[in-house]
Amino acid sequence: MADSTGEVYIRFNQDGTFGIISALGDADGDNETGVSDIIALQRWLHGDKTLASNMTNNIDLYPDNKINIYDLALLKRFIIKNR
Ligand SMILES: [Ca+2]
Ligand SMILES: [Ca+2]
Repeated sequence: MADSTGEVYIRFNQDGTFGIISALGDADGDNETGVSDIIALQRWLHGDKTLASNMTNNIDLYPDNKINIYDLALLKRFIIKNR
């Protein structure tokens, strides 16, 4: 569901590609960023869960087009700072 402002952000990658970010850090697709996204990303990194393809832009916080432990670490820091 889109948020009321409908704002999106565009992230430009080092390799020249770009991605649409609907909610920075949103891993589970509810357009909000919170602890549930840390859990969703951890589960995905353990192979327990699939992520919606459009979520990878949201959670590629260390922008290298890969989702890994670095993105999880930044997501945790991002959520703790914004609480
Ligand atoms: Ca979320
Ligand atoms: Ca990354």
